Amino acid sequence: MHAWPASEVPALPGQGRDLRIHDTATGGLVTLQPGPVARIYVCGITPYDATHMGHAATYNAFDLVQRVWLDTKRQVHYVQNVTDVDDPLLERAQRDHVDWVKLAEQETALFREDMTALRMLPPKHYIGAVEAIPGIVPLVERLRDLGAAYELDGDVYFSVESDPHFGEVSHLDAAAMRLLSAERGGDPDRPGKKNPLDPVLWMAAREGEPSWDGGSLGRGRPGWHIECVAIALDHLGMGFDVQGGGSDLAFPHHEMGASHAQVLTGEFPMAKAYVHAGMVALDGEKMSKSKGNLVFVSRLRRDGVDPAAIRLALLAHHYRSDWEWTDQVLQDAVARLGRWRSAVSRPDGPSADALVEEIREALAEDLNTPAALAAVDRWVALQQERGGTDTGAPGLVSRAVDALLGVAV
Ligand code: 5CA
Ligand code: ZN
Repeated sequence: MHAWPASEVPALPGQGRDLRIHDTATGGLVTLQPGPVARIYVCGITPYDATHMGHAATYNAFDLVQRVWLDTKRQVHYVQNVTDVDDPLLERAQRDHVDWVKLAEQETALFREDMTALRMLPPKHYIGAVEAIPGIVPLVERLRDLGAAYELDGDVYFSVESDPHFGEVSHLDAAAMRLLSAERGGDPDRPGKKNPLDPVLWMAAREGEPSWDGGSLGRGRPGWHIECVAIALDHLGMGFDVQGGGSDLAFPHHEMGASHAQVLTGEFPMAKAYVHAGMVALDGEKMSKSKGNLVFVSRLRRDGVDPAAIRLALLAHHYRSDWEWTDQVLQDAVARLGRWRSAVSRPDGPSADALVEEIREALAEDLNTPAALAAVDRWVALQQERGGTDTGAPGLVSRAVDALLGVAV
């Protein structure tokens, strides 16, 4: 699948910093020291509706991870999937009497436009679950051959007990896992499973649903977690630097994915850090396609909102906090963008060398974007109040804000 065009990332003077970031598995900050090529997998959308501010906030966080790495002169090997076949997509297509393939294509196209407008760096490999199926089948067969998977009425399940490290991503107790499994695509109450938490790896073909040749598994379609694992292992291998997504993916999705990969390869861990973004809410509830309480990026763009202001609205919140989208959040961002633009449009200004270091420092410490914005605000205020004589400063600020925060001023 093709991704979207990359916006240019200006090179900055001086030295970038290594990223310290919160890892859900260890519950604390870890300093990542990738090799010359940093490897990151970020879970992509299930394309049955347009990109909302919650999605945008999550992708913004992982875009920043890459920008910090690029600033250290590393290359970034970024992989993202599209869950282009899954229950919620098929259900929506049926509800709206549309073809599920068309729905997925349409919403994925809109996602690409939104990502481009927001200056999110594209993945190097953008892979649909459907195109990954030929690679998924042998993995499920291997899990079965290893005794880590079993059959139930034609469906194939993963046995969570086959991974001694199961539970080490999200650290939840059994009751919480069971609850979340039921809420997030699992079927803990299905009779006959070895462990209620066991997730499906391969679903036998069902009447009226799409299915693919599964070799010795029979016709069917893959389970959710194994899709991401197949794509990650194929394009990144084990021990990659960051597995990313919103906090609602920590369990079961990332927990199960890690277990699948660890059992398949006999290596541990799948990722050096499991990084999770907080949830964006609207009117007091998590923004979600299933609830329908959504503010769409594409809608704001159609209404004439500058994508740079949308990005600033996201950056005003720490990626790990849960926060609420309001009109005020957007108005503040529009006002801030105006101040920044006017400050960098002057021919000179106060020196910005220290500012670049402050932005670097803030981002390197668990992507502290509110601190980074505050640092730019201080330079902007100084520019407005006293100005300065450094003719390189406005250009440097503009390049730094672009390179490190993805905001075009
Ligand atoms: N296709 C799967 C991942 S393989 C999926 O979760 N798709 S999604 O479309 O539901 O979500 C895409 C990403 O946006 C996920 O990382 C998810 O955690 C994140 N996300 C969804 N809702 C919100 C929200 N309200 N706030 C922040 N992030 C969110
Ligand atoms: Zn995923």
